[in-house]
Amino acid sequence: MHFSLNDQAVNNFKAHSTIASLNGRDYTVMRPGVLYPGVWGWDAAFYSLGLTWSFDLNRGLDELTVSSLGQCANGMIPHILFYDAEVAREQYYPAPNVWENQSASGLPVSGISQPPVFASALHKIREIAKHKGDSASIDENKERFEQLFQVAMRYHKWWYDERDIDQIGLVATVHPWETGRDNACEWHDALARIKGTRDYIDFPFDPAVRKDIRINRKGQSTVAYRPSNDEYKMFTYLLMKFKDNEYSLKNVDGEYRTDFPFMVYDVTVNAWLQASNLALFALADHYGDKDDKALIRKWIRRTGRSFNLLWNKIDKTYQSYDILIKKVTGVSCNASFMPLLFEQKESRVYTLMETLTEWRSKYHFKYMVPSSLPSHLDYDEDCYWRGPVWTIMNAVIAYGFNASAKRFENPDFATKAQKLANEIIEIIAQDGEFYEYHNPVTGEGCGAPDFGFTSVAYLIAKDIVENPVFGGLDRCIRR
Ligand code: 2M8
Repeated sequence: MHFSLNDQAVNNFKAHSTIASLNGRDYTVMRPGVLYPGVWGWDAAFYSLGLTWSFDLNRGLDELTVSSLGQCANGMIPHILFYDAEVAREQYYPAPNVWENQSASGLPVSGISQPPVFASALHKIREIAKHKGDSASIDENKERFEQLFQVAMRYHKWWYDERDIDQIGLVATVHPWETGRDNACEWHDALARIKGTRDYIDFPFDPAVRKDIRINRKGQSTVAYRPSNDEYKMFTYLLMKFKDNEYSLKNVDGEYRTDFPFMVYDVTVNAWLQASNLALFALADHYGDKDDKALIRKWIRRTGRSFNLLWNKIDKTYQSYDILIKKVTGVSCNASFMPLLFEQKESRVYTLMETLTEWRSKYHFKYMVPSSLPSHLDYDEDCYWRGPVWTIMNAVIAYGFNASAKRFENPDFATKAQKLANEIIEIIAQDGEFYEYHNPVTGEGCGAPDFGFTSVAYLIAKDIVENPVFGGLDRCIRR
């Protein structure tokens, strides 16, 4: 079973590879799935892992290079780089004609970002190449690594300059799309406040502009799987509001605006920022200098000190923080476990592990980790980020437990990582296809088939299963 799924994952990468002409050169890039004609920020970063595993380091570096072409003059790596504006206009909403934004080199891009996985991916593909015994490629690509390292430095500077609005090391997110978890239940209260305003009620939106509702391979309409028209009105409203301020959280005097209607410290964005800070620190040994290291160290300290603000001790998980009402959202989900990537307290890793166990027995999920809990009024086991399992998130959580196992020399965490990784393989094997997300109760695949994220999730799971942290769990030693 492993072998055939592995072949399918590789085939998915091939099937979704397309040639993009950018700045007078042809690049091979991955398209996330049928619905998405562009390069998405965190998708591309994850693909670079899958491509390095399945092909070689060059292919992984290419994917990050393409993503870096979307970098804007201010340093932001956009959530979408459109490599063909016309195709995007036919197949996707909102296309470049709505965003009207450009990268530093003039390519059409969106005006917001996504979880900063970029530097973590750059570090990881180097590790994968090393693991594959391909040190020669690492040496040959020194210049590319140096360039991409600087891209990542500029990107992190942008987060801290543009979005660290309280100067505490946590960065604000201004659009649900920026969190990567578009219609997550976590945004319910913040968006409900906006829905009551006259400005929003009067905002015109015609749902006919949407291109994402289709008939899928199973002959079903995807309407139940995708965000609703009301949500698309909200997505568009927030896009336009931000565009009105030239996609900046600062006013003309360079001061942070405090009146933007949606501002959260998203747990996914901030967890990846910190994980990527740590990756940058490691990469700086090879590709940076002492000034880079000093700056990264400052970021790590600042973000690390404030992360506790996102901990909800009653729910025993991390949650996003609603900046406008100065509270955590009170909503737990799969993103609640992202900080495992760098968690410094062993007791907290245990607590997170227990929380997962409690959820499984309380809600009778066949598969963990749901993107929302049934206790939330918006929970919907088939709908996008409102309940389904996203195997890519599970893969990150499994990585987080593996990293914690290593950090604390704790075999319990390694066992948990194995369990989650095996479940990723199982859930994909259930219908033998790489669906975008899965129903947590039945395990049924939903959304786009042959999905890129899911193919990477499979390879991460396989990596964890084949290379357990302690090189064989039975041999690991308790402290
Ligand atoms: C989904 O989001 C896009 C908007 O960015 C969409 O639905 O059109 C999300 O799952 C997001 O996390 C992902 O990066 C993107 C492309 O796979 O699709």
